[in-house]
Amino acid sequence: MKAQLSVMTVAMAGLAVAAVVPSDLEISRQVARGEFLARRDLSPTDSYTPGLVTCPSTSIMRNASTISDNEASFIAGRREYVKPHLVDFLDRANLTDFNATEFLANATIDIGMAFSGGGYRAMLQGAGVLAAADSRTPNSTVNGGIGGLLQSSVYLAGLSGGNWLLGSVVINNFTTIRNLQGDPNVWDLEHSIFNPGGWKIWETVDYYSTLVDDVKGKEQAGFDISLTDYWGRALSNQFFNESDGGPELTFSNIKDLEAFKSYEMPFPMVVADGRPYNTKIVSLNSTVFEFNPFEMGSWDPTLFAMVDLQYLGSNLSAGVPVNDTACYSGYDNAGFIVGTSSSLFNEFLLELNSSGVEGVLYDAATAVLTGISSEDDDIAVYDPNPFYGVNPALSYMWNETELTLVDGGEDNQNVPLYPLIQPARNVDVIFASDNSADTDYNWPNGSSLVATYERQFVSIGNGTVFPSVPDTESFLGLGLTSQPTWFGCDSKNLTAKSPLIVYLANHPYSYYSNTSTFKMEYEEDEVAGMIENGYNAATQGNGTLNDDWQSCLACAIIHRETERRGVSPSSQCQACLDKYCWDGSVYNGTVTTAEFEPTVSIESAAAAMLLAARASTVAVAIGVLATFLVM
Ligand SMILES: *[C@@H]1O[C@H](CO)[C@@H](O)[C@H](O)[C@H]1NC(C)=O
Ligand SMILES: *[C@@H]1O[C@H](CO)[C@@H](O)[C@H](O)[C@H]1NC(C)=O
Ligand SMILES: *[C@@H]1O[C@H](CO)[C@@H](O)[C@H](O)[C@H]1NC(C)=O
Ligand SMILES: *[C@@H]1O[C@H](CO)[C@@H](O)[C@H](O)[C@H]1NC(C)=O
Ligand SMILES: *[C@@H]1O[C@H](CO)[C@@H](O)[C@H](O)[C@H]1NC(C)=O
Ligand SMILES: *[C@@H]1O[C@H](CO)[C@@H](O)[C@H](O)[C@H]1NC(C)=O
Ligand SMILES: *[C@@H]1O[C@H](CO)[C@@H](O)[C@H](O)[C@H]1NC(C)=O
Ligand SMILES: *[C@@H]1O[C@H](CO)[C@@H](O)[C@H](O)[C@H]1NC(C)=O
Ligand SMILES: *[C@@H]1O[C@H](CO)[C@@H](O)[C@H](O)[C@H]1NC(C)=O
Ligand SMILES: *[C@@H]1O[C@H](CO)[C@@H](O)[C@H](O)[C@H]1NC(C)=O
Ligand SMILES: *[C@@H]1O[C@H](CO)[C@@H](O)[C@H](O)[C@H]1NC(C)=O
Ligand SMILES: CC(=O)N[C@H]1CO[C@H](CO)[C@@H](O)[C@@H]1O
Repeated sequence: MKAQLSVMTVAMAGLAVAAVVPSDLEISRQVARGEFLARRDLSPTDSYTPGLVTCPSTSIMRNASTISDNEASFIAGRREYVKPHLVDFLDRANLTDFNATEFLANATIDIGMAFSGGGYRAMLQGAGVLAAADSRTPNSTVNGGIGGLLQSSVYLAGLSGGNWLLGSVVINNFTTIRNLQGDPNVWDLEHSIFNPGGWKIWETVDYYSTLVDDVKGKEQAGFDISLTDYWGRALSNQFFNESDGGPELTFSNIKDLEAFKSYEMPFPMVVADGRPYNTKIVSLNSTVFEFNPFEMGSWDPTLFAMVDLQYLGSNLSAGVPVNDTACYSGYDNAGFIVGTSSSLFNEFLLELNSSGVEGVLYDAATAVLTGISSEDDDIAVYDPNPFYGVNPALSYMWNETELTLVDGGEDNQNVPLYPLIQPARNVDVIFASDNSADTDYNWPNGSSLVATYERQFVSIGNGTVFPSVPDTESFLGLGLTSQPTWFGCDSKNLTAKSPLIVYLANHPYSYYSNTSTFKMEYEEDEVAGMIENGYNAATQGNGTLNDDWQSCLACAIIHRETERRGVSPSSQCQACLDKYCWDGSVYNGTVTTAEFEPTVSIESAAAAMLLAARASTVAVAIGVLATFLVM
């Protein structure tokens, strides 16, 4: 029954598009693909397989007492880039009795942005937020917009679905959301990542055999592989505008991009969790890992070490190469790292039976999976373990020959705040986009912040400080997810320096953006609705919901520096603090996560949407019918 209907959908889709031939634009795009590659310093084998290189004379590993020299020098350059953009942002906010040029003359304000996990929902919501913050988005700097916040930020952190967003933007040379949304070579979400050829079934078969070949090369070179290798290759095809998803493209190649070298992009960071085989993790005992263009490792006391990302794959013992002339490079494949952060989705590759994939395609896809154990299938295997023998007394993980990492959200810290609250980074304010699915209807309830808050009180917190937040019932009951909420507004109420958190939860501003984390296909209008909702969240409906939002965001940005100077906030900024800061109260009633069903805030937009939806209903009726039948 199911099989027949699926075939029917494919056939119907085929009828509709059979006449389409590649346009000139499409062909020129295909020719242009790979353009970035020619300019980069890539994997030594020019493929997915890591290759032998001579070990560097400098040390490959260091302890995590500070940020790296490379990061420090990037941050210095980025701050120079940020300054005029931040002045511009603050000037546009029209703060009373405030001269941004003067205020910033002797001050440095470091802003971080964090994008949570949550599959494509998180990617698309986050994309709307990022587009709103990006001054390159048309009209983002007028009409109450917050364009320029991205250009004013020093750090950019992503996890799982949030990292699909970050990876898409960063790896494609810091492109814009507009470009990603409009480019058929990337973000083609109408076709599932498991069936990218759509009705052109042979394209999908070809796709699977390319995945198999890429990964086979790595395995034959002697590296243990895991499902994440295939998952990462699949993600690369969807997110990176390179032929075959750029199998030779590494995460450390980011540092060779023009947009990185010119400090045009913030410093990107990716979060994953350590999880030994057959164990469970919670935020209170997971070793959290970060990847950045220079390094990967953990600030946690269980490791407290960072390894040079470029030499991942090398055989190291206590941080020293076992054979000086036999280091490896090219292991830190960009898709592999994006896949590590989102390894939760590995399971999808194992659920082909229920994914509607059949016949020759099913055979090709299952060929990918033979030989992979289904236990611990969310694990990304890093072989050899770069931290082997680093400090075996601290954890048996450093006695293992393989390092095993999982999706960064598996310890419930689904907003990647970890790299941003490290004292070594000294961030002043974090703009946190939370698109988690905590409630029954896939809305966030602040549990990610609660997890990060609690972690500071156990030894693994290692000196990190995070502001007080209420329990999750209060997040819902007090409406802290229905409008932007700030945490840690009063430094005097904190035990040590900690950033101010500007928390922005997923909420139906103009669109019901609570799609399932595991929804793997989005129509064009769904993509547009999700992105617009994120944009409306970040701008509060271009100021229509809260006309003080733009100036209040400026107040949040300068707040820590104002406190450092020991002066009182202006009356305008004080009003913002009174309005947006969580005041320490908790909710006395009960809200169960099953009951929590917010309604759209921007009625006019919702009404317009409904009308548009009605208008298109007729046109797509047949397609919709087919979709329902196969569900
Ligand atoms: C700032 O002032 C300019 C010029 O008076 C005005 O056009 C703009 O709307 C104001 N912006 C805000 C956020 O109040
Ligand atoms: C802000 O201060 C700078 C530097 O002192 C000065 O050149 C500029 O004219 C001031 N801007 C305004 C609007 O007063
Ligand atoms: C910046 O610092 C210098 C040296 O401490 C001082 O002379 C100057 O007045 C300060 N500028 C502002 C705008 O505070
Ligand atoms: C920008 O805003 C102007 C004026 O509201 C409008 O005419 C124009 O179409 C907008 N541009 C884009 C790309 O949205
Ligand atoms: C990458 O971005 C930079 C900065 O926007 C630009 O100068 C450069 O030409 C871009 N490179 C490619 C290959 O598009
Ligand atoms: C972490 O804590 C959980 C719950 O207490 C426990 O089941 C698990 O084994 C612990 N994991 C590790 C790696 O210690
Ligand atoms: C070190 O690696 C090189 C290059 O692969 C190899 O020729 C050499 O035999 C190795 N040395 C040892 C001691 O294993
Ligand atoms: C790791 O191995 C070393 C050497 O065999 C041993 O002394 C140490 O106790 C082990 N550490 C853990 C945490 O099991
Ligand atoms: C705000 O502006 C964006 C981009 O111009 C637009 O897509 C969105 O619909 C606007 N929101 C409202 C509530 O007008
Ligand atoms: C201030 O700190 C206390 C003690 O940590 C905490 O209970 C309270 O919620 C904090 N208030 C705010 C507004 O963060
Ligand atoms: C909760 O109850 C306490 C004590 O009865 C009261 O002081 C507080 O105002 C109540 N808070 C809310 C948000 O209702
Ligand atoms: C601030 C702080 O407590 N840092 C500690 C983190 O863990 C390492 C390794 O145990 C210690 O050396 C640091 O002092």
